[in-house]
Amino acid sequence: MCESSRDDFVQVVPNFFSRGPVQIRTPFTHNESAGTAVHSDPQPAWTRAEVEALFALPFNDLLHRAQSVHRQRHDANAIQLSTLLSIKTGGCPEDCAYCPQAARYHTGVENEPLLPLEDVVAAARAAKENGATRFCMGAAWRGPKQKDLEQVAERVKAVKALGLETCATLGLLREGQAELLKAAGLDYYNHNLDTAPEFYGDIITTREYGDRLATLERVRRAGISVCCGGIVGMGESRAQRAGLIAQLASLDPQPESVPINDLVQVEGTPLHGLPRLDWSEFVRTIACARITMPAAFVRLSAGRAEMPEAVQALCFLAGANSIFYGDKLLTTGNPEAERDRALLEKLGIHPL
Ligand code: SAM
Ligand code: DTB
Ligand code: SF4
Repeated sequence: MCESSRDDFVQVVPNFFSRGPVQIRTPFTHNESAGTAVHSDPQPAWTRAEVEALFALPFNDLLHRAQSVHRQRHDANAIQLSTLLSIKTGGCPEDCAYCPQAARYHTGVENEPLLPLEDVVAAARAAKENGATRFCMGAAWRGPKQKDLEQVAERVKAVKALGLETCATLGLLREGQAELLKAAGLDYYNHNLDTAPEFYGDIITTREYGDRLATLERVRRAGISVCCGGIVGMGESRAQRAGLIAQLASLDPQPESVPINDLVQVEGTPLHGLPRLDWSEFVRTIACARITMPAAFVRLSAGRAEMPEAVQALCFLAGANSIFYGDKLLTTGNPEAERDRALLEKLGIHPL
């Protein structure tokens, strides 16, 4: 992408987190020897053009470079395990075109009110016994009302008391809400940018990109770690995948955790029936996330149920070092825990 269109992009979407206009440092060239030149700036802001250049590398060069970056900051044979639980399911007023929980699509997901505290604690205890270190509670809300938030805070406190890291994904937060979650012991808040700014309107119309950035800023200011990523395979172009990664990488500070989801196509949602993203493009996206956000935990997130083990292994080689672990995501399937344990053992990867 040329410089002038990058400027347009910056004007359209103010980046609330970047330290001013993004600068192109050490231009990255296609014939650079893989793995030799890793940006030395501890927290570079990546331009979309630079990320596009990464995407365009020969696959082996890209993976070598990602693996080299990965090894500078992480144990290459270790992986973090997070277990998800939907604590409030379905009936959501938003129109996210990928989501089986949006009330307006007929997907067969049954609406359920907030799960009782005991059920949440039982699920968290089971997750811990199975080897997860983080427990993530998801709710199908546009955002929590004050009463909802107080009830979630109770659940966060109880999960934290089990010795697990806590994460919540509840939608948009208003002023003061993140502080309440922090006080309850919330370690991470998941709120995704989902896609590139200029594709976002094709996917969601009921809330804006800027609303998401504002929630992320509130989370950050409250001292909660940020879990922020997106979804690929929604019909976006490679340039738009690069745009998503550049946007994530220019959050300042960068997110501690970056979930990369491969769209789970659910019948009844507008995105059902799209051509599947080629596996190599998914692996490239993971590699670009790793290179541009070296300190982050990059999570190979939704989409693993239909992903061959060999592709998952390539994602780990590309720098993914976290997965959702447990038989279910929120409403859709995930590989069985036993199968995941066998895969990790086969690869000599140990859980963190
Ligand atoms: N309602 C809250 C919100 O939207 O922020 C929290 C829950 S929402 C289900 C959390 C994230 O799950 C979404 O931002 C999206 O990135 C991801 N997600 C939802 N449906 C998905 C699907 N079918 N495939 C892949 N990722 C999905
Ligand atoms: C994230 O990035 N992916 C997770 C989690 N954060 C909340 C959700 C995936 C949901 C997949 C569809 C479903 O199971 O409903
Ligand atoms: Fe609602 Fe979240 Fe699904 Fe969007 S992604 S429809 S906000 S539950």
